[in-house]
Amino acid sequence: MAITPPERRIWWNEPIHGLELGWIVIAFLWGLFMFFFMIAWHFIGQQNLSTETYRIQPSAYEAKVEAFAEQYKIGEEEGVPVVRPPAGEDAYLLARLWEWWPIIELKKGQSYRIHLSSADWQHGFSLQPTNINIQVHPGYEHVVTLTPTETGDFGIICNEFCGIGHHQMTGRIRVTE
Ligand SMILES: [Cu+2]
Repeated sequence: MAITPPERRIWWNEPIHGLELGWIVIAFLWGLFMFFFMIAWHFIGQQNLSTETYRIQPSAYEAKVEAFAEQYKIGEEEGVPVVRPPAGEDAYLLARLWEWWPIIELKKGQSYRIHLSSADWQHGFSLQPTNINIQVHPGYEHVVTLTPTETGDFGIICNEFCGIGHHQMTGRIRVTE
């Protein structure tokens, strides 16, 4: 009975039952296997995040995104610029209360360096309908290399709760032929 006091005062120094010891060894070895497999996944996994991250002032990042949008703007949708960077170039996305800005247009089969950062709070970059999720923090600029394999409109939603307008925090990446 677990709620009665142990029979002997030095209860923790009893010999361990063979079965229990067996399970402890199995759990320990499994833990070690999983630990080293984190490294293995980096080489055999298909969805590794880039480890390229820089520190940046949120206002400096905001200025970079604005300059990028200004330079490659090709149109506007509901007041949001549609920006088409040259193939193979850097593309900048800004998370802020409460939008992903601007709309980026990419070409299928070309690789781009997508920069992500926040102007204010923590946000989550979730690319729909694919399974790509990245936490986005103010002060840190992530660079992710992305090569679109399908054409169409991909939605971006914020998946870190960021206040009253969180559910409206959306954006778009468009992929053309
Ligand atoms: Cu958000």
